[in-house]
Amino acid sequence: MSFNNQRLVLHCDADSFFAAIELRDRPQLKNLPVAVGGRATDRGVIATCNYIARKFGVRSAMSTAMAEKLCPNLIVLAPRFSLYRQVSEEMHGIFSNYSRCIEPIALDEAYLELDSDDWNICAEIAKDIQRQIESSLAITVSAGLSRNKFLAKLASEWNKPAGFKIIRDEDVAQVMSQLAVGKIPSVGGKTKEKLAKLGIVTCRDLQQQSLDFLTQHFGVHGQLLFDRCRGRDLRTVKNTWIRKSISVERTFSNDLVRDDEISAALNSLVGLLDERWLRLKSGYLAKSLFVKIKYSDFSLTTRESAFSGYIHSGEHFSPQQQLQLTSTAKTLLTSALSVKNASIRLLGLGFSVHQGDQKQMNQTDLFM
Ligand code: TTP
Ligand code: MG
Repeated sequence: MSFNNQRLVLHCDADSFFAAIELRDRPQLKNLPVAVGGRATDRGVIATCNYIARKFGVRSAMSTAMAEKLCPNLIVLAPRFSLYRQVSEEMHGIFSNYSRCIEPIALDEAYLELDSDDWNICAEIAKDIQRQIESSLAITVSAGLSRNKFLAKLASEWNKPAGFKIIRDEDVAQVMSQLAVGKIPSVGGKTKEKLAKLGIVTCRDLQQQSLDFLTQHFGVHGQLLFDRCRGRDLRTVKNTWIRKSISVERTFSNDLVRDDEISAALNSLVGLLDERWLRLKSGYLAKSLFVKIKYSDFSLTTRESAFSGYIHSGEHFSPQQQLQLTSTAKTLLTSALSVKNASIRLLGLGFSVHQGDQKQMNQTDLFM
């Protein structure tokens, strides 16, 4: 088989996303069937549920009334969409530390084109992303690594939750031959039924059909069926993720309590931010500095301070900027800790950015 894409594609999808976020705040519910959704009395529907509830047959988009029939002990929690959006932003921020080409598909899902065609290096990147997300967001993601988007998504779904699978070039023929046609994303109930009537149930069955035959029965969709059943997908990862911030963060193995530890952690974050800012391609302008504090109870606080000018990416901070940033960060941190002074699990520091044009780039620098 020949492959057009040289780079490898990673697909990441968080596990029972809304429910996982709710459960991290309620660890006592971890071993119980839990869903997020509307109330049965309001004709609500299930947005998602944990894997325990799935064993009872509970599924997304099912009416809550039906879900409670299938699983009488189901705990249904009301959704908190703004929290999910915030965790999603954080998750995509973590992706952006590993790839410059990211196509977000949903709040909890994205394709990443990796900068290497070395399977082992890419596998390490994938595992690192999984670890990073688990340690800083306390949710898990499943990841799939392969040659194209279709196969990468197939791989990430393979052994959810917290799964990781690689489909290498040499595995494709075997994986595809055993796959049910319904695993091809565009094959819904109707197409599946029509295929079954033609005696086509697996991708191996589909591979026996000519392109002419498939086009005759399925129109333009025929070409897609012809390609996918062989594991082919020429769609590229479209870099549609818009960077709104760049940040660095540290999750501490022991929560921080003392002022001197907090101050030392902040100083080291300024150094890390400098490195990230240098590595980021030029063309980004920092509009403001923010600090992020995650307390040991996972509650999150941020404080932000706008700049009067701009600093631009692709360069080290000047010594003067370094001092100013450290001092601003300390002020922001003190302000946050004056409201809630509890032990700190994670500290983050970053810039809100926008992509600048040359005119803005020539404006006076922030601290000059
Ligand atoms: P999914 O990734 O489809 O589901 P999930 O993350 O809950 O579970 P999985 O482990 O299978 O990936 O969707 C992400 C979130 O989108 C999900 O947590 C809730 C929301 N959602 C709905 O609100 N309604 C829906 O019908 C679906 C499918 C998802
Ligand atoms: Mg998901």
